[in-house]
Amino acid sequence: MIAIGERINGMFGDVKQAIADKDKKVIQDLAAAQTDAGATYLDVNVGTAAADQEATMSWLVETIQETCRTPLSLDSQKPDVIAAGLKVADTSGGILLNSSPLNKKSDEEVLDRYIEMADGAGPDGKLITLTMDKNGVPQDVDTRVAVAAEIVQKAMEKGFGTDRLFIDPIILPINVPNAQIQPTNILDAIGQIKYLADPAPHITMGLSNLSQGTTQRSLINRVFLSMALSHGADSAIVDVLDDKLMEVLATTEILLNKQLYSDSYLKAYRSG
Ligand code: THG
Repeated sequence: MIAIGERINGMFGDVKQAIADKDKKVIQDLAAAQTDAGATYLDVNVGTAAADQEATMSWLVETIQETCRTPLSLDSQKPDVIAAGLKVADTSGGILLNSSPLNKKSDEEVLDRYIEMADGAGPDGKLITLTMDKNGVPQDVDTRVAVAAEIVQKAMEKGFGTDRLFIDPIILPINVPNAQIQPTNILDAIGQIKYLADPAPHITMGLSNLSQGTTQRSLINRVFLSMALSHGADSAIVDVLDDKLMEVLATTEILLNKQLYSDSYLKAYRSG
């Protein structure tokens, strides 16, 4: 699985404070810890508190790259913030641009800009697009799949290989009234989205969204991670520092025959 480490996000109190104080060590330590824990990419999200989101994105990217070579996932729904990160990012080991919708009321062509930026970042420039459009986040399976089909079509029209595209069916918190149908909707959508193109688009999601505000965060996250992988997801934005979650990931990969079983598979996984 392509694990995208979620921790460098201004939504977290320690990161928000580090951004305010320009405290590089907090950010660099999180980059190192997530790399050691097996992150394929490090998500970089300035959060909502930063006054100047573009400057904050550049600072985070430069700060991480001073001490860490793990490829980054630049995460913002504002293309200008992505562009600011991309300007200073080392894309030689690959880069992921994260969180474009299909379109927005204020910007019908927003996905075009994300695709152009991802394509311009070199052959390993990849893109996560949300199944979200100007009407918002779909609540049912069919609309999620229909939006995903439009995303795939747009990528094909622009000559952007579908193997460079990640589609995110958007997980919402389980504790919201009437939202308990959503995890099964997501699983059904994953099962259909992977057949929209050949090569199949990758499928990812912000796993921790699911358990926000609940009392069993890790447990809920790790059970659903296993379910999503078994339905065809091959990536997620996760808390890679959660050892139990990473053990479930490694075990699910064995059970799905994606990794070879040995008695020491957990040890082997932990040592990378
Ligand atoms: N899809 C895509 N990208 C995403 C998301 C998504 N990026 C952001 C987010 N969603 C995924 N990352 C997180 C990061 C943190 C949390 C949830 C998702 C989280 N944070 C604690 C909270 O809100 O309770 C912060 C609390 C603290 O300060 O400790 O849960 O869906 N493509």
